Formats: sequence, structure tokens, C-alpha cells
Amino acid sequence: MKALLPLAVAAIAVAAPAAAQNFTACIASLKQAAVRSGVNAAIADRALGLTAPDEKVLRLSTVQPEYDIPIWDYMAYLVDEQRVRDGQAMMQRHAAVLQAAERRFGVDRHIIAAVWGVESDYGRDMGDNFLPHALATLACAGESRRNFWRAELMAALSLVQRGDIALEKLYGSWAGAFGQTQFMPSVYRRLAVDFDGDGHRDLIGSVADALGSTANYLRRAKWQPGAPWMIEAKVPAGYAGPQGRRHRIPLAAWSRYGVVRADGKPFGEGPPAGLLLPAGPAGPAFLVFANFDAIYAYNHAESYALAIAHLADRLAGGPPFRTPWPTDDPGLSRVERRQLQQLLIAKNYLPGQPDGKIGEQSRVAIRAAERALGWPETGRAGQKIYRALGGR
Ligand SMILES: [Ca+2]
Repeated sequence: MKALLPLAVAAIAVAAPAAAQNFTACIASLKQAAVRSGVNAAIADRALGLTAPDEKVLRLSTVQPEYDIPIWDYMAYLVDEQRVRDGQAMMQRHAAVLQAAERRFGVDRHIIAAVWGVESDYGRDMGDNFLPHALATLACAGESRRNFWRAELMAALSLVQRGDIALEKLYGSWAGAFGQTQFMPSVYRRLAVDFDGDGHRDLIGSVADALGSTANYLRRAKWQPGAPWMIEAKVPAGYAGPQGRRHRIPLAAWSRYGVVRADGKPFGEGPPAGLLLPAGPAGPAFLVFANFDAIYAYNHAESYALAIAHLADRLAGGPPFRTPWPTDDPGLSRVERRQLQQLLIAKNYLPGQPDGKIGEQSRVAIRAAERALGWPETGRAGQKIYRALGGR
């Protein structure tokens, strides 16, 4: 067994420079491909000056938080009172642009604003990764879909070449989405519109371009002007009838299965709807229409579409869900997350400053607090631990 050890060490020592060499060669080939596709060589050089993969991007590319967290945590974070208030203020400030986008593309202004609010907190948080480096990292050192990342990189550079976006401003999510409503570069190239008419499609610097482009995207995703997207419903206890976003039947036919509107009103007229039970029959139920699918097309997750649809309803003055999530430990808003971190810091479970983002450090601190309380360790930021530590 011992003899294997030096061999293994030698293998690692050889592998590391080989990987570095491969990476350098891959970056060089990306530059060549960009120039061949019409990107100025100086732009390609400035964009792709990286000598090693971005480790943070590689790390993030292996986790998909939307699939791991309970729906009530996801919703509590994305549709909190702060995002509703901020959204209503932003809708007032940009009323003319939203009205123009609604008129031209037929997409309800509350939906456009909700996408803006969820994607970038109304332009406050567009991501801080230099896009060419993030995409080149994924194209040259990522675990999968390297050709996809490569194509997105080429699309991003073509936008710089066209003068839509300055290279120095090309920052976004680790996964390539950028701007106020987080378009992928290829989608941007295809569907972004110059809605303020200055000759550039600038979804980072121009709210009008971002909101107009989002409306254009949803229209292309078959948004039906004037049609509803979702209504909260109630199902009988132990409901076992049809469900699913795509299993659409005439709205009024749902009463045959004992499904009613949560607000007690009659169904009335309406397009066919499918039934969503994101937390099973004991939780809130939703009748969703074809327009819900248009939102789903923006980001393929039902939880995402639910967050947009509900935030839009809240922005329009609608109430929170009438049926609570089936849990005794609901999720936390962003304000509560920050307060929880403050409480953990005050009790010496967590070092540093609160940032409102529940990362690995916060989860370790929550586990320690749970342990001290004699609770099972979950590391989850919920109402129970928040209150146990003195929250509100
Ligand atoms: Ca513009």
C-alpha cells in the first residue's frame, strides 16, 4: 500500500500543470473563436485575460439552491413585505415605462415589475461576477454543458462588439444571466429591445430597456394580454384528484372536484386552468392559467413562477396566501434573516457582520444554537430558531 502513495502524489503533481495547460489552451481557443465570429481582437483580449478558472464560479455551479430549500422558505424570502413595498414605489416611479411596455407587448405591468423585483431586487442586485470570466470558466473548466457556456460567452462578446453594453459593465450572476431582469446573453441577443430609443439595448443601465425586454420575452413566450395568471384555490381535505400545471380543464369544471376559490367568490368566466399543490393538499392550492406557463418559460421552476405570480398579485394590492404553508416552522423574510444573524452574533454563535444571506457560516451557527437548545440540528433559518433566540 505504501508504494502507492508516491505514485499518487506524482499523479497529482503532473495533473495540476496539465489542467492549467488545458485551461490556457482553452482560453486561447475561445479568443480565436470570438475573433472569427467578428469580435475585435482587443475586446477579446480584454475580456479573456484570465489565467485560471474562477473558483467561486466552479463552486457555485455545483449547487442548485432552488431545489433544496422548502417552498415556504423560498417564498418567504422572495415575496416579503419589503419587496412588495419597494415594488409598489418602483412601479410609481416608472409608471410611464411600465404603461408603455404593457401597451406595446400586452403584458401586465405587475408581472413585469415582479420579474424585475425577483431577478435583481429592482436593479439593486444584478450580480458581481465579471461575465466573460464566469462563462469562460464554465466553458473551459465546468463539469457539464461546456458548449452551452461557450455559446453564451460568444453571445456576450457579440453584445459588447455591437456596442449594446460596455465590457467594463458586463457583470452578472455566476451562471451568465445579467442586467436588471437577468437575461442570458443568447436571449439578450435575440429578444432584448431598445425601449428608451437611445440606439443601444442596455439592460444593465436602462430600466426602460430592461422592462421593455422582459415584456417582449413574456409576449414571445405566448403571454395572453388581459388574461389571468393564477388564483389561489382551496381543495377538500385529502384531495386526490387531478393536478399539474399542464393538466388544464375549464375553470368552472374544477368545482366538480370540490375545488373552490380561496376568496370564496364564484369561478365565473375564465380560461382553462391547471391545479398546483406545491406542498401537497394540506397547503395552499393554486389554479394556474396559460400565462403562468409564460412566466415558467422565464426560469424553468414552478416555485419561481409561483413567486412571480404571487408578487405581481401583492404589487396589485392583493393579500398574502389565505391558506398557510403546512409547517409549524415557516420561513423568514429578508429583514428577519438579517435579525437572526444579529441574534446569532450577539450570542457568539456567528462571527462578523449580518449580510442577510444564509450561507454555510450562518448554517453552522444555527446548528450550534439548536444544539444548545437541545433541538435536532438542521441549520435551517426558520421562525422557530428566530423566536427562540429572541426575534420579534
Ligand atoms: Ca436603450
